[in-house]
Amino acid sequence: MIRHARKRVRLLLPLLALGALASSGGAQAPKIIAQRDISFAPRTVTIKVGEQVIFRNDDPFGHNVYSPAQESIFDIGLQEPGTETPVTFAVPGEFTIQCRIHPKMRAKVTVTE
Ligand SMILES: [Cu+2]
Repeated sequence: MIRHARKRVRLLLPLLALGALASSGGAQAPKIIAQRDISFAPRTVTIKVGEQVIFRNDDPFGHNVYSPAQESIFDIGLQEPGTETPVTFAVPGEFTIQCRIHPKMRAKVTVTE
């Protein structure tokens, strides 16, 4: 059984805040984007401003998650196997998600008002 440990997101810009446990009562469970077989699954996720996406590595080797968009740069560094990293999206927009280790991995997070 894989134990999913969490680590902190290293922020490069303050637009995306570390996903602490949701403080707003009644919020839906965070959306998960898994890294599995060298691809993101699912490849598209839609959330509202202030909600989290949890990136989870289901592969037996390391991945990375970052967004190259100028207005939303973040990079969680090395995502070890069996770990998950919550990222809170604090601004609306469409954000491409990529892996520096596997450039073909792509996903998109749409953040609505
Ligand atoms: Cu990867």
